[in-house]
Amino acid sequence: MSMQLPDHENTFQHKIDVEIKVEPKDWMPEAYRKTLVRQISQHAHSEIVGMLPEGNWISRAPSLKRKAILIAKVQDEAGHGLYLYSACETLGTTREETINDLHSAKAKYSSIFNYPTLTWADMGAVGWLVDGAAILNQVMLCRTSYGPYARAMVRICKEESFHQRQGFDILLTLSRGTAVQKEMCQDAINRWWWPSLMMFGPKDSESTNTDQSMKWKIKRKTNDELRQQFVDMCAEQVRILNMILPDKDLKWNATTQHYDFGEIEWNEFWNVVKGNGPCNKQRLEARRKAHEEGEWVREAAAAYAEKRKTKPQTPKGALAAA
Ligand code: BYC
Repeated sequence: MSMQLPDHENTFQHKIDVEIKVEPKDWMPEAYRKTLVRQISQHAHSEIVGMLPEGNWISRAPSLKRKAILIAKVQDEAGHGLYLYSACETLGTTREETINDLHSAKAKYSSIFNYPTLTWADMGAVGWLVDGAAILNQVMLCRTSYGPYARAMVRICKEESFHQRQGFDILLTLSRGTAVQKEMCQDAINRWWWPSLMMFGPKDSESTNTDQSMKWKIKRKTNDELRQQFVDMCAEQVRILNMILPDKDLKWNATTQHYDFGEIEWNEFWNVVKGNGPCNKQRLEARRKAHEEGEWVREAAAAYAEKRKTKPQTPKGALAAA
């Protein structure tokens, strides 16, 4: 049975079908707006919470160069969070609401950031696998139908590819090192492989949002399509490291022209999503604490902005003329 859509919904869907971007002031179905707020805010929270497991290694990076690179990477994640919170605000939400939803555990963030980073090799595995998974997902989102989200993604993807390479470089160095370093490298890959596959979300058959999000072109590829692309990519790259992916069922399938892979522990995934992963409590506590301790910074910034409103500004070009 085909359902008749009201005229403005037809016009909206037509716009999506002919690849015209939806902009903040355009009419949009309430459910489209809500889906975007849910996804973009979850994405923003992931960037900010994602700073925690890596920030944990800044003071322990093995050299000044590695420390500088890691600081730059963690700073980039903060920037990504800001672009995304701003994109979310164009949909009529406030920053305060969005952040409160994270702190009250109402909003989700990526399951991956609830796992601990135990050794320096984890910085490599996070960069290679977690950022690698994030890029595949985000390259697709550069073509998402909502203009502000798509534009934020273009810039994020450029930075993200640097992140992935820095991770791979850490693992490559370890993989060419001593026996202990090689062992650290394999151990980190073993621990991060399966949680990285979970980042793409539940199987398509279990995914509640995919069908509608594909129709609206918010998503351009399904969870399973992206996951398969990721497995195919990593199964090749891991050879350069002389390491293995911890999956006995991983093998090339000449018929499908893809790698087959083993069954994901979906119970573990849902358990982490529901708040019971190894680090969920710790992550939320760290975010709440940072928010409380940053109160004075927000107050000072607001007072400064207020003061600038009343104070006469230096005329434009005054500096150039001087
Ligand atoms: N973790 O219907 P589905 C990064 C939820 S990378 C937690 O398939 P959808 C970074 C989902 O929200 C990570 N929850 O959902 C990298 C839904 O529940 P609700 C962030 C998950 O939205 C390195 C339910 O499960 N990237 O930021 O169509 C360093 C059913 O799922 C997860 C993004 O957020 C998960 N892994 O598809 C620093 C990308 N997966 O909300 C930072 C943008 C699913 O209905 N997001 N759920 O209660 C997306 O592309 C999509 O939201 C997803 C899920 C592919 C993740």
